[in-house]
Amino acid sequence: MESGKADVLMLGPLMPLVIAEIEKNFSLHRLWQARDKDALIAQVSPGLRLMAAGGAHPAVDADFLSRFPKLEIISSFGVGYDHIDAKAAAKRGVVVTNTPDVLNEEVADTALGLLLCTVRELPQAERYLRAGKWLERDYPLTATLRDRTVGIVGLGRIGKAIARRLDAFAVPVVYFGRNRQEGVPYRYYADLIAMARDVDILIVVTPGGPATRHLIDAAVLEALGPNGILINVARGSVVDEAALIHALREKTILSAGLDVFADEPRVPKELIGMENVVLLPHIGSASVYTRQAMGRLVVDNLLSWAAGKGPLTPVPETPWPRP
Ligand code: 8YV
Repeated sequence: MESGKADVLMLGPLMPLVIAEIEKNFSLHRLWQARDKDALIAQVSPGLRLMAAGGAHPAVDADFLSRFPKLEIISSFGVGYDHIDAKAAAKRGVVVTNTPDVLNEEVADTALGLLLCTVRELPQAERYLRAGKWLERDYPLTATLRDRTVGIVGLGRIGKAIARRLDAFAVPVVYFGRNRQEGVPYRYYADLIAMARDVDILIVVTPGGPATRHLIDAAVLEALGPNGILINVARGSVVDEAALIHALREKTILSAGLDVFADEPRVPKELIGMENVVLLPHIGSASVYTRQAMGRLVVDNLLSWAAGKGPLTPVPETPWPRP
């Protein structure tokens, strides 16, 4: 601890705003920059209460957590926290916070943009113009959003923001999730294959982690059918990427729009080589405005905790308020 400020161990590189604000209020230790990470952990762990996570760093699992006996809170950047074993943290009484809500509208905007790009081939048409091909002939006619139904996989806060946009587009929405939700005007499917059979677009916006790993597999893609379009703004782990590549290659589905991948930032060359897919570098929430709001929340959770006021946005697994 330096000059009476509490220590914060930051695991991966967070945005400059977060680093600056944490440095202002705490004594910051940057694990990802340490030449000897074990030595830094050994140095700070005996009294460490506060941690900041998110960005690129190894998974925070039970083993890692056991090295920090006094840890109280992990403030994580992003609404998704599949890089942290929140149940293992809960068992140790460690609170985990994420950055929900402040990114809902941004990710929904991106999802709709990606959907339109994929259905109407907007990036391909743009490339066509730039290549001078319009001078030779018009761009071929494309698929349409008209006459389609969208199945949302995971109707959480972001899923609902996507559904609201689709309402304005006059595109019918149905959803799949663990539970039927009260007061939701969309048809519920308890069976994902049944929903995939009934719709021609799936928008995946469910949390990542072991519970949803490869939820979208060969059988779901087959049920989606040859007119089918898969949009994924959730986590790459939710889709069986090999099955998706196979389905696209064999034209079992029509196309895909992907913002997330199994092994980011590495994207399979098979996907990069395909013309009928739209690929984005995980930019769902990546505007200056929204990333600042997310960053602010990472800092505010730590400040609130350090001031004895508890966490602002604890994840559901977290024991808060304390039982
Ligand atoms: C971030 C995200 O890109 O919020 C999330 O879950 O996927 C994104 O906003 C990611 O968390 C960066 O680490």
